[in-house]
Amino acid sequence: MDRKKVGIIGFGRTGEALFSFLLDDPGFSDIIIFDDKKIDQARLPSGYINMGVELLSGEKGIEKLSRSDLVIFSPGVNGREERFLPLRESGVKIISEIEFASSLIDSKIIAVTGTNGKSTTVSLIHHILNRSGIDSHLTGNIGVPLISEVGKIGSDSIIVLEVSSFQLEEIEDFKPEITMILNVTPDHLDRYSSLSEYREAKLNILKNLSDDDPVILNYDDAFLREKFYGKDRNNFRAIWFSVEESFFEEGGWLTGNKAILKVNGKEQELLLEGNPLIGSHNLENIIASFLAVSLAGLPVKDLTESLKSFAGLPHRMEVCGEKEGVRFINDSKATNIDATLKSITGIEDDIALILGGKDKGGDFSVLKEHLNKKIKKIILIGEAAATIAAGINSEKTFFTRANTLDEALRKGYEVMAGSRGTVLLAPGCASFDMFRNYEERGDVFKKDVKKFIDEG
Ligand code: UMA
Repeated sequence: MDRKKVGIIGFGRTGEALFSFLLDDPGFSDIIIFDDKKIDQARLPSGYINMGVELLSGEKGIEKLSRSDLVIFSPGVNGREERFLPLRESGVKIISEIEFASSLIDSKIIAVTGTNGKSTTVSLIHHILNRSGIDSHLTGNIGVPLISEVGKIGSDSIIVLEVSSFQLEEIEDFKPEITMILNVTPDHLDRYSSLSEYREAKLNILKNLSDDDPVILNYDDAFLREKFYGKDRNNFRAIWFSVEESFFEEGGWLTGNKAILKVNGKEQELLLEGNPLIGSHNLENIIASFLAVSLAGLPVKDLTESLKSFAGLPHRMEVCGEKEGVRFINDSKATNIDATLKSITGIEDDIALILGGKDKGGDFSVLKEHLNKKIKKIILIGEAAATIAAGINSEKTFFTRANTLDEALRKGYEVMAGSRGTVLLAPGCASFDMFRNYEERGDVFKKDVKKFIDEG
């Protein structure tokens, strides 16, 4: 058998899962691992050098990668950086991990992309499928590399895959059975040179579809609507959803407290009673999830019960405490400005908003119209504080600065005390200036809230 030499770029969760898979596969011989950071040898099997494993870094390392048969990029490594140009020009085959892993999978894939709401949506789909006795695998950007699922999947399994724009950059044949795009709004502008480049990466998910392949699309997202609604040249079967409109031939919408689904010519109503998820953006996620499972062939009658029993995800509109009528909500996952806007829209009370972190190039001026209406005060944290204040460009009295989340939530409480408002952590920025990730930021917030409440 022809044994291939393969390069893995990035040795995080994805790289490590790829490595474990390749090590056990007789089809591959030498494995080159490239990472800009020094790799802890304890993460590798002893005697790895004799197994044909090589660790590389720097420019020389990139040069060596071009002698592989195949190079697989981890999502966090930007393959379009100039330093990788010689590698691209060497003619070596370059793919992403989802391209590689999906080529080894026969089961049905439900792939969900979008700027915001992906994780909640895939988790809800997975929850519904599980409750129906289906062997569902929740994987992808949610934190489980697809490659790590390969040996665990049966022919009746369904893969519920959260896909990021990064993962879609290097695909060739990746083709989900059911595709969903929740929304496309500005994000990751620190990685992409323009919004259109980011959009292009997202829309790569449609690349290999044909006329009958269903794509669930959000009519309330201006970009998706303008690009695809009513267009003859779409290379897929568009299934629209909306929380505002209801005129779709095929799709899902709202009527009062009910979701209406119309799929394959059949219209069905579903009561949304007991919905545990806060905010209208979550209604979008719910309808989209219902459409996905209907398209996967599940009877819809049980969906209301499934929704009721869905616990939601941490760090997404998570109510984490209340003191004297003031609620604290942890939406640490709101790492871009559109997500922050959605959190604000989802809350009916007055808000003291904790905003800031590591800037990703978002336009904060869109918050201005909410100032002195719903948002009573913005408490700025982190590196981006000055940029945000300049971007919103409003009176100084709307802003205050805090050095820690503890200080921020206390300042927020002072503003809201007596008015039964909400102190909302929806930072609109990445967390890496102060925390390891958004999860750590949310955990610290929750711990600080608990401590503050316990003080009485
Ligand atoms: N590295 C380099 N050079 C670089 C960048 C990174 O060598 O220029 C190395 C780092 O030193 C590190 C490794 O690459 O050793 C990290 O790889 P990675 O960033 O691809 O991270 P993984 O641990 O493999 O996690 C990735 C996703 N990360 C990113 O896309 C940044 C995880 O999504 C995903 O859960 C995981 O694969 C499993 O599929 C996280 C994420 O932040 C949650 N995603 C972004 C988002 O949701 O906004 C897209």
